[in-house]
Amino acid sequence: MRLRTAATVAAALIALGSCTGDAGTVEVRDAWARDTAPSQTSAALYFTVANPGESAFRITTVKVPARIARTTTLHRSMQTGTGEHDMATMRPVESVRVAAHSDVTFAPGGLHVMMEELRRPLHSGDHFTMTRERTSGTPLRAEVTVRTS
Ligand SMILES: [Cu+2]
Repeated sequence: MRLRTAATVAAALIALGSCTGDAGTVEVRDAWARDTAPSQTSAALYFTVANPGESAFRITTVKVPARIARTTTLHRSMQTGTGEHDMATMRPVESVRVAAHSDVTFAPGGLHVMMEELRRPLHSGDHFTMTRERTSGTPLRAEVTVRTS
């Protein structure tokens, strides 16, 4: 019997609200998700959005294919409380603004896309394609890699 590792190929859609056409220069980089335990029902998706353009835009929605996860939400992790009662909590955010000539990084401890009701565990080495969508112009694709940290 042969053991085989199947790579997951899927598409995630990130919709960006944009005021002008120059969002065409926007780039999504270093997209990754952490691998999950079999019992885990949610996972976070991280990436960097680079906006070299002259105008700000907002990241409004993110979609992943039904075979990866059922829902996605933009989340921000934050520390609440003080000292021994420090707790990390997550709150949904409606949209994320990316200023002109700026990068916004979705990373552990901060902004992330929460993929909920996972259809199957994510394994290190899996990858899928993420597509940023905007109102006009060509969608931009970025590969999401699943890794341990
Ligand atoms: Cu979250």
